[in-house]
Amino acid sequence: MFIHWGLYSNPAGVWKGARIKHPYSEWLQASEQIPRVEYRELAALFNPDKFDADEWISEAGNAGMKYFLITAKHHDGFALWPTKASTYNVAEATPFGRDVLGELTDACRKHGIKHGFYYSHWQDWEGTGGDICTTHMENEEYIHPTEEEFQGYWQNKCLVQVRELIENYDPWFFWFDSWNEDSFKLITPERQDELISLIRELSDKCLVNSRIQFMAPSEDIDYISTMDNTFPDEGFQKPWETSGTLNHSWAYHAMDYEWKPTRELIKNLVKNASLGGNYQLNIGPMGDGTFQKAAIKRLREIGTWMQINGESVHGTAASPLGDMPWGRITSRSIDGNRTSLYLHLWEFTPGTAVLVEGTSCEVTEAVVLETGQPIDVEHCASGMLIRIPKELNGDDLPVIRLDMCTDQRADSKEVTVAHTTTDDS
Ligand code: FHN
Repeated sequence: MFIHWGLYSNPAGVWKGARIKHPYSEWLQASEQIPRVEYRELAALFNPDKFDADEWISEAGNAGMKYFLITAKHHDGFALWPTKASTYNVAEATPFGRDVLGELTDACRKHGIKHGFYYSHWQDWEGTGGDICTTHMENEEYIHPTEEEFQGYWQNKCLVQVRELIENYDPWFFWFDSWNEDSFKLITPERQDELISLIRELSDKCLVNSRIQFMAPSEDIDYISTMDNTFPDEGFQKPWETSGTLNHSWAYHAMDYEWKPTRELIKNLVKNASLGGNYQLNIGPMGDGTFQKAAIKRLREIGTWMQINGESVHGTAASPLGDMPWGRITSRSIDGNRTSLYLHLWEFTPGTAVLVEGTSCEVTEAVVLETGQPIDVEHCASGMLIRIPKELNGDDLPVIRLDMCTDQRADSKEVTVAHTTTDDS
């Protein structure tokens, strides 16, 4: 689960009665070129009396999610924890006055979910020397900082806060955010090294994502974050994920009705799993601290599917056989000699057969995960024909598990595609 939450969650994409120009509500300050002093007044409105860390993390766990990421600091520069680097933080500048990150970290530990922090290291609009995107510089308050100003921000805010986040909350990972040429100038190889070295010095477990410098990430990053909502056709050598939205905006936007159907969200998850990757799904909680009904509905529908089919995703590896015209495959090694293939059936006609092309292994068991219904498998010249029972319902996105001997030919292909099974997250 990915969370975008901050001062912008109260205005929720509407400013002075009109929809803001930028489609993402968290871009409010830059979109409307709001003077800094005026934007800071939003801190006085941040009082999410219904915020319950346990509820958020329970929703994540029930949806089958294994790791949790929140905007510790987004581009506006406001911190969701009591940082010593600036008074612009939830404990000192808002009536709420609680340590949001501390409460969420505790809840994650309680529920066995790994927590990490989104930290906007390149853009910071507080006015202490962080950068702003070229596309949002009409107001004279918002100009690129000089190198010296940026270095001041880097030393006195960015590095100090990253250190604090590790020392206070011991996160499993950092999710830094950059995506274009502006960041290329300021997040130099030296600054990347400095930030990564600091993290390595303070933690022996904390992972770093590739968007520390999207255009030229250091060799030393641990995992790849693709561009937003982008689902690749091939895997990567390093562990990887796609972060994606439930509707359009990342943070809560009261006028964003573009909700993706649950079926599409589950297919995105499976698509990535079939290539060895993860899916990090974003929620934008409202200003009062609760999730929108439309978000809860989708999380719970995903959870229902995961309760039945979670074993076909968690801890699996990429398909050794590639995409199939009828759906996707994920795999799990049972032991050196046996493999489970999970057939995710997206397009099929009940009562007919689908072809699993490219393997001829002996199948010891074939069942529908939801019902345990046995499946007939026939070998043919190009692979295996899987007889689809007439009772199977396509709307359920059903999964069939085939237990079989490990196909050496398929296995050798497997090592050429990204193959990421370190643990069950
Ligand atoms: O500008 C941000 C955006 O607000 C959001 O945080 C996303 C999440 O990946 N990252 C940037 C755009 O790519």
